[in-house]
Amino acid sequence: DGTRILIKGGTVVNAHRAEAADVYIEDGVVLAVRPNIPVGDDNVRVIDATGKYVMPGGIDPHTHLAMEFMGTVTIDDFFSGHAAALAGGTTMHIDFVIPVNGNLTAGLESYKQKAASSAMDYGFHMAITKWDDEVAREMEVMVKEHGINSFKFFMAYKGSLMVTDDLLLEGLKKCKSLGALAMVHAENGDAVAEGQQRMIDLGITGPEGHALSRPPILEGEATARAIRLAKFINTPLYVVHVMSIDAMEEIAKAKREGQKVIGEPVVSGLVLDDSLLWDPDFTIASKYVMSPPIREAGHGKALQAALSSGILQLVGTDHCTFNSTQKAFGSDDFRKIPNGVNGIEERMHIVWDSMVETGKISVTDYVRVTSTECAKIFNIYPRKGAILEGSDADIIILNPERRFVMGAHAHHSRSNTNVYEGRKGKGMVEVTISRGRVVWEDGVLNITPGSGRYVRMPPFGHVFDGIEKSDAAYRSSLRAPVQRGKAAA
Ligand code: DUC
Ligand code: ZN
Ligand code: ZN
Ligand code: ZN
Repeated sequence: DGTRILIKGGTVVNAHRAEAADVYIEDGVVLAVRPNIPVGDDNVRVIDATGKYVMPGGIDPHTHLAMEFMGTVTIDDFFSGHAAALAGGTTMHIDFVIPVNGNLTAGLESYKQKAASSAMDYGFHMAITKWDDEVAREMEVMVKEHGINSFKFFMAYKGSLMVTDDLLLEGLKKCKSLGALAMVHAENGDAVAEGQQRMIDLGITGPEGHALSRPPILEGEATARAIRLAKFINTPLYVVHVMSIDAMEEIAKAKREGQKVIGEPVVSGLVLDDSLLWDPDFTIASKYVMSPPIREAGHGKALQAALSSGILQLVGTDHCTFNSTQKAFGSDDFRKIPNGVNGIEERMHIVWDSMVETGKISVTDYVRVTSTECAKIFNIYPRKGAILEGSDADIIILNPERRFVMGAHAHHSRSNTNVYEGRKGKGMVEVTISRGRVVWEDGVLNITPGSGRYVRMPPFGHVFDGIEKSDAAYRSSLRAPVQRGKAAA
């Protein structure tokens, strides 16, 4: 739209390097990144970033906006969710299309409608909830025509979204042939149903029953199973919302053995613990109900360490918000509390404050885990996830000295609650630029419904590097079959 911006005097951070440089933007694209770019003429808006970090906008790999779920609909749609994201320094997200009665095309149509109000760029993953030839054919159409390169399989939510092992195997094979990444929600759904009944039989009906009914071993089991099935098919696997040490250790082991497994922790799992589910106030306790559950103290620190060491690769949110009225659907039975927490607005600040400010990761690693890694995995780098010549101008300016207090009073989500209520920290996103437009500045949002763009994600990204070779190695490693011809006469 002709807007020209020059960001001067900041530290420009990419995942591979931090440097003192200016950034020149025109028509939504980064045109130059180097020190001392001259101002030129009066039509260039100059933003002073002295003492601040200039970084790629966050990319949240895991959200649920306007999702029909557990008898209701998440309260943040593609407008309020985007408002929240942009105010928190996230300029793109990837949402999960849920098929309509198992139909992928109908699911995509409905999500396109939902996304008509978008105010920032977005992409789609797609869930697979049933299996037949039609689904297999539609998966191909999604990849080849609609720019979807990832499919999610829910190993939990028995009776609705859950897939069985035979479906998961079919799905893994199909993903591999299409160059699409298979993703799993890893919890053993049959065992969760058993665990829930156990709690009800014990008379435990409150939110704490949610945590008790689906312990870490059920996440560890499903994670291990998915990893082994992906190994058997020899295709990459992405494990969403890794919430426990149990699951993380399975990923660590597979990675040590050279398997292509990507682990995604979410903000709630990194910094919260399950004591909150025991709060005597139902409104408070119920807002922490998500699946897999927020774990006992200790898991979060271990997940943070795994993120620092590279066992886990990128941070999502699973932003899936319900207000207190919706959460109250489960006031007499935790099984009816809609599962989900907020995070799309808080992610960038919490990861900065809890990991960079404390010295657990560097500023370049911060950019990697909040943005670049996601762009690389889903094959949209360096258009997204970088500040390089030619990249989309999705940029944030973060002031490391400014302090924040989080909570429903200040957030942009439509929910009346916030799981980070009262949380304080340091490091604030002061400016967000979305494709060359300043959309967040001085605490004010300036966004337009319908201005977001759908980002198509091509198949066969980096995660597929080496798969063909290892397939060939596997075939040649097989002991020669026996030739059982007719016995010689
Ligand atoms: N977990 C949640 O908490 N909400 C959405 C879906 C999921 O798997
Ligand atoms: Zn999930
Ligand atoms: Zn999710
Ligand atoms: Zn490659």
